[in-house]
Amino acid sequence: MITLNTELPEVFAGFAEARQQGFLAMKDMKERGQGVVGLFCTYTPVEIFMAAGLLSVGLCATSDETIAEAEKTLPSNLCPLIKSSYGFAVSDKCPYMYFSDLVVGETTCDGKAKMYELLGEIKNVHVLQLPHTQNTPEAHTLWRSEIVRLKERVEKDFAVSISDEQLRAAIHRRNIERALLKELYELSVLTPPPMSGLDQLRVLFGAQFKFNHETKVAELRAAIDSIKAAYTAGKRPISESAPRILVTGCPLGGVTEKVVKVIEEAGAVVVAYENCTGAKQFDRQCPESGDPLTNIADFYLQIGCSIMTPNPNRLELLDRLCRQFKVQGVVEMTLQACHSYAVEAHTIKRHLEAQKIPYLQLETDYGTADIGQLATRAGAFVECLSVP
Ligand code: BJ8
Repeated sequence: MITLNTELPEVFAGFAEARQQGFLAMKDMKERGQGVVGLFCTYTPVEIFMAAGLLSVGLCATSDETIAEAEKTLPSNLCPLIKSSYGFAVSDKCPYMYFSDLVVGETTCDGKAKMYELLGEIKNVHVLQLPHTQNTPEAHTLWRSEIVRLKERVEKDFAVSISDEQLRAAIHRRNIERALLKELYELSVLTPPPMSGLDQLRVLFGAQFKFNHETKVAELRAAIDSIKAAYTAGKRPISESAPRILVTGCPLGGVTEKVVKVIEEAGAVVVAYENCTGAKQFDRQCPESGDPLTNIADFYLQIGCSIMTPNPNRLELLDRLCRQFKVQGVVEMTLQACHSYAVEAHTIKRHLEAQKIPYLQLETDYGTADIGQLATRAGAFVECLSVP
């Protein structure tokens, strides 16, 4: 039974440690015959796996531990997320990769798409052919056929059959999770927000490693209620004068928490994440009535990632979040050699500056050598926002 806990550090710690704790939970479930699918991207429709009774887990690595190993095969001037994820696979150091019976990749950026070819030599890999535009009939047709192809691959590899009814039930369950994560991050519309951006990030990131739907829902509900109760009781962990920052760009987690830390150590607070760790994943609900495969295809295709061209949905979400969270400045985190986000950074900067919203781009990798430089740049940015 989950009880209300207004000691917020304990509430957040349960999510901060979720990735580590999930290793053992998954090992237990595997030993009992549970099928597991690993994935890399927000475009991957997890409802297919849920409907088939499978567990799914994110495989994007978040540390530089295996980059040297990866660079024996991959070029060094490649995005660290790709190198690190591949490095964990070839060195067999990621338990989630090890437990994955099927790994689902997708043709988002070129680096990932080509890495999956190499990954396919050591793992059972299926690659979704994602169109790079969203609003043509051809793109919808292609993407729906790719969702069908994935369903058929899952049915074949795991010897199951997936009904429309199971898909609708899976959409419903995933929508509940999305709604709860959105409710949680929307608590930070309050002034001052009831949690730091680092704590918010740890819940958003950690929730993906809670594998039991009912337990995850109960824990998220308890976390939301605990944060609200603490606020009502007068707890104010964040200063009212802290400048309110939205973070956009590449996905965050693990070592890249350093970006949030330098922003918050400079005296600001991160109130919202527009990226795949946050609102890009949880902002919308997948329609539950009608043909489930079409609903899933149409829902996922509208994700506003920089690999889409044009990419209007990112600007729409960004604008809405800036208004809703009363954002005073936007920080974009781009990973080194991520060309789509690096090029789109110019569009984002121009778009925000037209609305007089200050913008800072921080490029980083999975190392820690640049923390001083990041802190200097974040500090100068926050100082400008603090000037009345
Ligand atoms: S939907 S953001 S999870 S692709 S791996 S694009 S950082 S060069 S992660 Fe992503 Fe899906 Fe888009 Fe979201 Fe750049 Fe690196 Fe590529 Fe990356």
